[in-house]
Amino acid sequence: TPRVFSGIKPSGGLTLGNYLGAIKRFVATQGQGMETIYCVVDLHAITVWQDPADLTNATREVAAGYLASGLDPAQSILFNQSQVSAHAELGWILNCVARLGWMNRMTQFKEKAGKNAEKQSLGLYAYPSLMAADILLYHATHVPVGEDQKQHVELTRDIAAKFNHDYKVPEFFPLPEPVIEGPATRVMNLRDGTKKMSKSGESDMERINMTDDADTIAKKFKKARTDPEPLPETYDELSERPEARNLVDIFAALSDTKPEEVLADYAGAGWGQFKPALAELAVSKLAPISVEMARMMNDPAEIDNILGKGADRAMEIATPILHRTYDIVGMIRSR
Ligand code: AQP
Repeated sequence: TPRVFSGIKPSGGLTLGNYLGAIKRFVATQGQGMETIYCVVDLHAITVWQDPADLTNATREVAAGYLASGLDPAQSILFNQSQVSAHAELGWILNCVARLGWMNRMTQFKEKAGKNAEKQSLGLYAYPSLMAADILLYHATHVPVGEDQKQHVELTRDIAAKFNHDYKVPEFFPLPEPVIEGPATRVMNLRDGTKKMSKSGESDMERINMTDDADTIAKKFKKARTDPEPLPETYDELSERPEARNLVDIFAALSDTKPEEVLADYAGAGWGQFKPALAELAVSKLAPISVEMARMMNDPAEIDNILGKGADRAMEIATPILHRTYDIVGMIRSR
């Protein structure tokens, strides 16, 4: 059976980008005859500094976001990465397979490091090979991600192919497919339509957080940067209007329609009409989730319990694959 793996970093509060680009699509894959494994990738989060108490809290918040959005621990394996040590172990082996030249081409490192590459952690640079381990450890076949992670899934394929080739085990690691679909695979920053919406962006006004209340959501959309033109009739006419296109894409993703259909309803409308409608739609979708997240965050022991049980199930799949990997590499396993 096809096996789906994906994850989210607990590096801050969840954004609408994480919801539309990842969580909503994770929920849609559940119960479709595939095995689904969703991780809170805490080892990835510490590639940039995380205050320990904030990390703990953000880990629970991502888990609560999964659960409140409809991921069901009876149908999907939900856990945090550091509880399954096989991720770090396979990550090391894959560090020895991945080439420096491949890592040097990763645009996310360049974007995150900016002009300050020398000051970044070694972990941030090696991030993509740990991500390859996350996926390959389960022999996952499908990886639902946002557009920004496509290059890392392609690198995962290269690492898998090189391992299979070097160790002469052509079928060992399946080459996973990135699954990038829907109108919101790249939700943009509300203040700059050329940058993606991120948890760790400088200003809170750039993003919608999944836990924002109705007034905050309305205010952020109201202040979102746009242009003076009304909404056009065709989607093509938005190609040079990144901020406008972003809001139309968000509307489409939230309402499970296509951007073209949104324009069919709103062509000719001004932002004074569209933005309040968008805010109302976002609140209607996010409010029930954030209420449930807040309820769960009051019972951290329950979240931790779910993550622990998920980690046990993840280990059942991961441990034999890790052990076979050690055998292939030639490491002695004598106990
Ligand atoms: N703006 C986005 N639009 C669509 N999808 C997005 N994702 C993130 N931002 C957007 C998708 O969410 C999943 C989890 O991402 P992540 O937390 O592992 O890392 P990220 O992509 O680096 O997310 P952030 O929010 O930008 O975090 P920070 O600021 O801490 O780096 C992935 O599938 C991602 O594609």
